[in-house]
This record gives sequence, structure tokens and C-alpha cells, in this order.
Amino acid sequence: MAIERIEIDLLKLPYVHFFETSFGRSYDRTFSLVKVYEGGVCGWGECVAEESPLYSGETTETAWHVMKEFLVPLVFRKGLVEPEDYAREAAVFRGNRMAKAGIELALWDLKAKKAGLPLHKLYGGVRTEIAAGVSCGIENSLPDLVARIGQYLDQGYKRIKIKIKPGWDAAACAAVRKKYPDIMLQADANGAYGLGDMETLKALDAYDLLMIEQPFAPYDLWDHAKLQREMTTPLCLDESILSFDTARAALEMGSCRVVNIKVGRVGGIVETRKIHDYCESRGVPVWCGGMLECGIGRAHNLHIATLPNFKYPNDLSASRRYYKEDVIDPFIELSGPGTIRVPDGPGIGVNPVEARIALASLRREIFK
Ligand code: OSB
Ligand code: MG
Repeated sequence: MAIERIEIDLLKLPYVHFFETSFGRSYDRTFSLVKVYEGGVCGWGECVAEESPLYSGETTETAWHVMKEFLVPLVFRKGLVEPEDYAREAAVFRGNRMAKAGIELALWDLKAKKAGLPLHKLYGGVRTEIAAGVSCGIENSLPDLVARIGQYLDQGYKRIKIKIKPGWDAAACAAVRKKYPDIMLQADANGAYGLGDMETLKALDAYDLLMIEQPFAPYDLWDHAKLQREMTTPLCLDESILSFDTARAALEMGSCRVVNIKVGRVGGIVETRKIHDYCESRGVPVWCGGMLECGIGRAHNLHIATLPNFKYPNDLSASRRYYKEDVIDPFIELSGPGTIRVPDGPGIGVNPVEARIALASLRREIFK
């Protein structure tokens, strides 16, 4: 059999609350959904590239271009259906990992649906619930931040991540710790610091953080290693980990003690598993990061987060944390205090709502 048809949709969904990082503030998210069809079965993927090249060099438009001109034609030309075959063939193209992952995820969903299995079974996952965390953006004021964290704790989340940047770091940690001395708390800088900020960063050791994510720029593996030697708080890399090879370099250099895995950032599930297994072999725990995905990408994340070395709480929250109207039915909800049950239906195990997708769609293209 072969893929008969591929559809790509560009969507815009408004957030329930603005999300601010060291890159800036946004009020909505633009992303694409990929559908692959074979013999009446449809597999769904999400491409997490964002509107602006801030977190990553890819954008919604570069990803669209690369999918349309290179990856979709590759799938048809080579008759690719198996995600592993696709990953191997797509590797001839450099970079553009989020574009590659969007299609690979759709092929994984298709494969699992054809087998009648939930993705976590196909992946060999070891748990039926994952630990859910919330990523809290920068707020207008410290009292706003503390109040918002209070709401998330009331909802049952057990791990809170706060975004930091120069001027919103030690004071933010101190404000949160004053009200909540014992919660699991971590900080994410999205690369906002440089070597000149060593003392500022070292001072964060005082706040008993689970980890500090990506203090320096993505390519500064060496500087992260210098910082890690001077800090007791574990460093975690996000933007720096683009592939198995960068993960290996980071661990060999001692640039971090924890790895945030995002399937989109590393180019798909095949690469995710290589990184996961390598980190496990080195005794380095990983967790699943998020890109504020809609329910489709988030369901994919839930399944991969069932692998054994996903040992820290993940940036995986309920649908309503992100969007008033997620594009799946039912929404993803907390199943217990700070946990989310992994869907058990075939494939991603959540139902995309075509009417809501059409309403949010800015553009759709069909390839045959
Ligand atoms: O650095 O982890 C990040 C969202 C967009 C881009 C980068 C990041 C994030 C998040 C959101 O922190 C995590 C989530 O999806 O819940
Ligand atoms: Mg991050």
C-alpha cells in the first residue's frame, strides 16, 4: 500500500491567557496539522513550527515550504508508509526538523490505527498515566505570577515551571518560594543569558529548583558545561538538543544533567527514541517538553512520554490550560492530582473535530 493523499492545514488558535517568554508575548498560536490517508485510514500529525523564528530557526512558512516542496513529494515518489522508512529517507534533507516531524507523527498515528493499537503500546511505553506540569509565562507583576501559580496548584498540578529572563529571575523565584516553599519548581530562560551572567545564574541555587532550563543560547554547549560545573542546580537543555549527536556532545561535555525532549525539535519519534535510549544508558533522565500544541500534538506527546526514561514531570497540561476550544473531543483533562491518563484508543486515541479545525484554518492544501 501507499499514501494516497496528504492534507496540510495552517491554523491559528487564541490562547486562554497570553504566554510570555524571554522571546516576547503572544496571544495565539499558528501551527499546522498534517493528515496522511491510506486505504480509508487517516493519520494525524502536528507541526510545531511557530510564526516567528525565535525558539527555532523554522517558521510556519518555512515548514510549509519544506513539507510541500520536498517531504510530501518524497513520500509519494518513494511510496513511503512506514515511519522508520520515511525518517531514513527524509534525513537526506538537512535541518527542518519540525517539518519532518509533522509528517512522521502522522505516519505513526496511521501505523498504530492500522494495527488497532494505541501509540504507547506500539512504542513499548511502561505507564498509563504521565506526570503533568505547567509552564507559566512571565506575568505583568510578581503578585500576578504567584496568583496564577496558585490557580494551577488548585487544579492539581504538582510541578510548576516559570519562565525567567534578566530582571525577572531571582525575584520571581523568591516570590514563588515565599508563598510556596515546598512545591516542585523549575525555571526556563530560553537562552536569555550569557557568560557575563554567571553570578546571576549561580544565585538561583538558593531557590531549590528542580532544574534550570536553557540559560544560554542553543549552540553554547561549552558554556553550559562551564556553568554546570559551578552550580548545584541541574541544568536541563531544550533548544540545544537538536539530534542524537547534539545530545551525545552535551552529555560527554557535561553541559546538562537533564534533557528536555521535544519530538518536533529533534525531527520525529525515531530521533526521540535514539536520544531517549542514549540518555537512559548514561543515567540521564529526560522529560517531554511542549510547544503549546493543540490536542493532536499533545496526544502524541502523551504517548511518547510513557517511555521508561521520561522520569521528570512533563510540560503536558490539560487542553483548557492552553485553549478555550481545543480541536479534539473530548478535551485532555487531568485524570488525578497532577497526572494525565494516556488515551487508549487506536493511534493518538483522541478525536479531531473537523468543524473546529476548519473554523481555525487559515489555509488548506491537498496533495495526491
Ligand atoms: O521553552 O519549553 C519551552 C512553548 C513554546 C516554545 C518554547 C517553550 C514553550 C513552553 C510551553 O514552555 C510548554 C507547554 O507546551 O506546556
Ligand atoms: Mg524550554
